[in-house]
Amino acid sequence: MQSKKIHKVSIVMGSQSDFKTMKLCQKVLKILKVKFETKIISAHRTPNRMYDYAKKAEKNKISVIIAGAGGSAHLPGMIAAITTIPVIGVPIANKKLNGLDSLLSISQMPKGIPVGTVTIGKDGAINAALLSASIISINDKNVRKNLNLWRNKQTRSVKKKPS
Ligand code: RP5
Repeated sequence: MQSKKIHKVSIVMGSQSDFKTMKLCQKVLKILKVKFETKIISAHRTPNRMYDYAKKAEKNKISVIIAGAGGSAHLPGMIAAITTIPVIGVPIANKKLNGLDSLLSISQMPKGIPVGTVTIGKDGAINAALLSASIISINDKNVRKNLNLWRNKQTRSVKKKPS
């Protein structure tokens, strides 16, 4: 079923230091012509901001949330606890444990509150954006078309022989 709704992805991250990873989400969504917003929200340092954001997400017409967090990485799970909008978590690589801590934290949600988890770092940020576009493409044929163009371009870029 197609709807006339303009779908928006919300990209959030725990710290300014996450932006070097999370800006890849913006890059992909721009290519796919998906509308997005970007915010810094920390589950620990700005808990009231996080609560307000998640509570108002539906009213603010957000279709998918991408949440990047490093270290103990509670942001994606806490947002998912407050809203039923799909949340994709991006584990950010930090200097101490290279993001393995965040990957385990984000993926180990208790049953009942799901967070879709992608791989650590920039590859994860790219895949989170692609996955958010796939979700939106269920109801948006322009985004589906752009996703297919992106896939076809990727396929064409793979050489048949190594050089
Ligand atoms: C997490 O703590 C953030 O998502 C970030 O990855 C990490 C470190 O934050 P900064 O100390 O660099 O601000 O909440």
